[in-house]
Amino acid sequence: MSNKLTILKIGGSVITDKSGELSARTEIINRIANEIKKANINQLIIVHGGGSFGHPIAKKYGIKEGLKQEYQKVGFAETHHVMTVLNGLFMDALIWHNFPSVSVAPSSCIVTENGRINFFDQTIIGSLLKMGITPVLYGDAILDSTLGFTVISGDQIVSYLARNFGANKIVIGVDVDGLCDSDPKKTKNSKLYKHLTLKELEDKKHSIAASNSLDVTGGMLGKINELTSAIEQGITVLIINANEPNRVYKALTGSKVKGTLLEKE
Ligand code: IP8
Repeated sequence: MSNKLTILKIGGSVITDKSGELSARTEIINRIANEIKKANINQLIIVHGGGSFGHPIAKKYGIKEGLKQEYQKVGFAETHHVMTVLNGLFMDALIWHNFPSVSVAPSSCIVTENGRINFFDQTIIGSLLKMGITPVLYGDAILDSTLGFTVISGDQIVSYLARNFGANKIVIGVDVDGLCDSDPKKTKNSKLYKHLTLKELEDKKHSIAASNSLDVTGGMLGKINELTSAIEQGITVLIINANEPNRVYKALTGSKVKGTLLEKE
């Protein structure tokens, strides 16, 4: 068991079916929970995305753009609520696998300013980590000091926590094998980048598709932009396909795994 902190992000496109609304992929959630338990990591923070729970409702009510009209208020409440429902399903699976983990609602400890974190009470997260209990967070609808409210991506939370707690590595589980030279969902022979430095990543940004317009927080490109500051700080980022059995387990335990490794240099 290592004392170094790992942050695991599981994308909403993995744990939900994005072609539907409020459609959870419970078998995948269970398999991932099993891999997390098996990996036996003591210092771990998990963050998951919104998928077909948070994104369609946030989009319908324009939550990311902030409070402009009265009717949005219930949409703000609903976006947060459906995220707690998805989080509940994830927590069910973790607890059922006897994995000590506790949900921490971002909307109760984070306030942003124009979409960027400017207040984050991490006391509870720190205490849980000290006890060897894994905090579980998620992308959420939260209060914003200039916009009234907005949507925060799980990726912004991942990057912030990784920098603040001095994480050793970040594992990002998505529904493709990693970063490719073209969108692997649209192009047959797209090539997987196995290793990229920050400089190489910057050069390749134009070819990284800002996937799926349903994603109010910006898809793959949004992810990369959020993670850059963590990579600059020397934290390694490993992007893997969490739809493929055992890749989350291998990534967490440091075994060789198919994916893209992003490093400072
Ligand atoms: O899927 C967004 O989180 P993400 C969460 O990590 C909501 O970008 C509420 C849409």
